[in-house]
Amino acid sequence: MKQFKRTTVTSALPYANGPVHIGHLAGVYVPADIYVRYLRLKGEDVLFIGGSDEHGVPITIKARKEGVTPQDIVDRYHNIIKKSFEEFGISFDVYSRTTSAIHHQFASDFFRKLYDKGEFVEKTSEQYYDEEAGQFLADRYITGECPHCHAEGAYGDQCEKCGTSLSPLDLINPKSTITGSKPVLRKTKHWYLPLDKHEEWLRKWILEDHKEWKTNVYGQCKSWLDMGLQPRAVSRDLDWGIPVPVEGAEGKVLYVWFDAPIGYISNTKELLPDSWEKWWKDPETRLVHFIGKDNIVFHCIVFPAMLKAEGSYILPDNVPANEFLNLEGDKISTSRNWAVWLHEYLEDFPGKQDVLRYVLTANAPETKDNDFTWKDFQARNNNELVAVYGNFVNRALVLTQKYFGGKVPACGELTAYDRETLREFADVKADVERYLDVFRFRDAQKEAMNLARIGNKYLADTEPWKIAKTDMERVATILHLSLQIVANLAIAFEPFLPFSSEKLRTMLNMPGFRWNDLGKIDLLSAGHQLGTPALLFDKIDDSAVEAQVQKLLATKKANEIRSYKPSAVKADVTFDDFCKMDIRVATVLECTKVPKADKLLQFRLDDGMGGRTILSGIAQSYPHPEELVGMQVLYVANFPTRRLKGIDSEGMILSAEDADGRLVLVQPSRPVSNGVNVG
Ligand code: B3M
Ligand code: ZN
Repeated sequence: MKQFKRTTVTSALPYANGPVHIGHLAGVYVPADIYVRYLRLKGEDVLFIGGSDEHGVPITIKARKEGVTPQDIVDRYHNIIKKSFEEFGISFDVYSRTTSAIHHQFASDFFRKLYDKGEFVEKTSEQYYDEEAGQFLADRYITGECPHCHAEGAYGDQCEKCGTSLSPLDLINPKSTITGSKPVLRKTKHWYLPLDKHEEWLRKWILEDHKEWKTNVYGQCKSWLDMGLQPRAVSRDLDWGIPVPVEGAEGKVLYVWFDAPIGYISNTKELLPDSWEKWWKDPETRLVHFIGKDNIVFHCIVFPAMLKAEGSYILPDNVPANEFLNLEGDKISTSRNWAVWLHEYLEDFPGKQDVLRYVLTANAPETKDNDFTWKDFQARNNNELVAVYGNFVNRALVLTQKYFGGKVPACGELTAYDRETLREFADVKADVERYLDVFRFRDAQKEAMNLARIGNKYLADTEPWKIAKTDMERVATILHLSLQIVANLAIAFEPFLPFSSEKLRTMLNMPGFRWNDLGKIDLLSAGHQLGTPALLFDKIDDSAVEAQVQKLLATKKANEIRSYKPSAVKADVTFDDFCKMDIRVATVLECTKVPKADKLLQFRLDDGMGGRTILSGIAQSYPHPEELVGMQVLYVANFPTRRLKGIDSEGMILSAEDADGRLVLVQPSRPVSNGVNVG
């Protein structure tokens, strides 16, 4: 394997049009952070680049909906996102944004260089234009009937009903979402990156030289390449973004996927104005992109083609993309609010960043989509972090406190069992590294936890608390060895659980960690004074996870109501038809459940005409019918009498059916005389 001098690690720039959720963390930021922390602990030269992606159409749509500017939107979410990352210990060296002046200049220059080198092709095509708004329409700004399933409201790029990818020209009866008017086709010029011209070297570079890439990444690249690459437009007709720096390109901006990856470079330049180039241009630098699976083509094909076209940059050495994380069996969705938002998690579980980091890594969607459930979250916390790791550490520290005043006791003679335990843990460094080096973070974390299991078992088997009265020398040896394992754990877990490792470092009173110390059994010398022991983790009880499950159920319910589509309007009636209905007002005198009928309520009404009885099938919506007494209702008086359950029902009471199926009685907005007509 090629030796590198330094590593540039990037993680996808999240769109600043919403906060970040557990899917972002699990798919991109926790793995990237684990990797970077690991390299730093090894003493390697590494730079971790992040930032917000602040251009693109969805941001303009959100701004328009809220009646604010796109800048307002990105300012709001950039800050929320940045704070969430800080709170979860994602240890960026720089977290900037693509609306920064440095980035605008940098991306603009980058485009211009490719333009001057003749790396683009210009093409004029017909695109939809809104004459009322006086602008071209991005795909998302056009809706119409889907040509496949004929659903209304399909977008210019996709029908959300049947999932088909569309082009705006496919839509039947297209409409502009800005003015509602019918768009017209107009000619417009754009610049394209001719990926077809790059196909040959891309094929060799990926399919032959990077067989070691994760199979999901390699497979997706192969299928793109096998389909044959097409030129890609790198400009758009839009008023939000970086202006195309070419004469005659007024009103056009760089396509968001052109400028966003350049953000990795401009953010590096922002951090290191004088030395950024070695992180991007020196062949002895290793470039690694952490992303989600929907970004693979941009990072493995488009961005490398841009870098190659520019000519002075290195290409990524690896792109360890993850699949998606689902939540309780459903796809995470911002628009349906089906997510665990990081800022909300921290309100509900303050100080428990590491628990989430642990669970997300244990369940990371490394090779296939995976599911996050609150039950599993609780189980992993209680059965692994608390019962194994926390329990072992706590016992070792508390016993040392109790028997040796918190000073590391001296090691006496080792038994065969001690030696066996030491042999078992001697390989921990190699075991964890083997997986970290190939981006298998779940397995790496499992190996770290295995070390805690070894320690926990060692204490449980040797039971020092039982021999404290008789053999203090043996107790000293057991605790001496246990404390070495504890110190090893603090190091091994640092990339995964940085907050807990820091806590543990203070409790152990260690100056700092070095990865190369892992596996050593002389990390704490006899006589070393430890700090005060405290619990590393605590139990999460049923009520806490139940509350989260209830929150999600409430979201589900709200979504069902929101997605409720009122039934189609019925065929026309004449005024005469309407007048045939004798609708009147009455007051409820009595209301009771009809025995042996789940759904029926029996109403006795004061109808102003001597009273009448009506049965109505709304019992399930009104579990306390007596509460309806005194209320005024509307009923159809000339509905023929029907006999139900042996009772004559003389009319029909009006109710509305809500989206969730609940029936709601309709009543006059002010009291009126019983018997009056409605119409
Ligand atoms: N903002 C897409 C995304 O969040 C995009 C990543 C850009 S990385 C240069 O899926
Ligand atoms: Zn459709």
